Amino acid sequence: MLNLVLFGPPGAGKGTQALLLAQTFNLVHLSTGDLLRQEIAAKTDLGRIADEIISKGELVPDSIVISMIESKLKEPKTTVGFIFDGFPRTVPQAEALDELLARHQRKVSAMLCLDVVKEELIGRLLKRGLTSGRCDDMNAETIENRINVYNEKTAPIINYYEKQGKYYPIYGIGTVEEIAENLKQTVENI
Ligand code: B4P
Repeated sequence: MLNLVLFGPPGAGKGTQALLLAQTFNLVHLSTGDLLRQEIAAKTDLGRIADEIISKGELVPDSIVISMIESKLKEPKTTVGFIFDGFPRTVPQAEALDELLARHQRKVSAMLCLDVVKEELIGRLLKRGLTSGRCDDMNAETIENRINVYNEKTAPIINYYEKQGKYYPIYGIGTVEEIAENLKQTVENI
């Protein structure tokens, strides 16, 4: 079973590439960002909490995102595997994912990390903000904070997977097709 973690800073292309990887390898795509935005759109209690946190560029508490993933993994599915997009984002989330998968006799196969420089990330997110309507893409200050939060709380996960021999850095600048091909070849050689 193939279980991929697609990792990288905000704007690295996770959402874009996760969809393509899911199609290529016939995986179920699980994006915590998408799940949270669905809660916000449905105006649930959880959505109201998440909206406030996301609009500041901060991370939603671990307990919330872990239980969202837990309930998705419980749903009966016939699949060759999952692609986790935007999860884990903290070391406790990475530990929880290992535990949750172990309960289903599964494990993370690889962590694919999209490397993109800060100036490019800011440019992409500001551009997306013009059309997405996403509150967290609207201003440079929030974007800057998201990148700082990534460096402080999320980037340490690289070390977590590196120690397990599962860390695969991927150059994240180029056309969407070039990066997708690079990811595909990396996964085929795992
Ligand atoms: P996400 O939805 O995961 O937001 P993101 O990191 O901004 O998205 P992504 O990185 O997928 O964007 P993409 O590169 O595809 O999370 C939103 C928020 O939810 C988080 O900030 C956090 O508050 C909360 N959250 C989510 N998961 C959480 C968790 N596990 N724990 C706690 N909180 C959590 O797209 C960027 C843009 O670049 C797009 O416009 C795209 O078209 C463009 N692009 C993509 N590839 C390109 C390329 N090769 N060249 C040029 N542009 C490209």
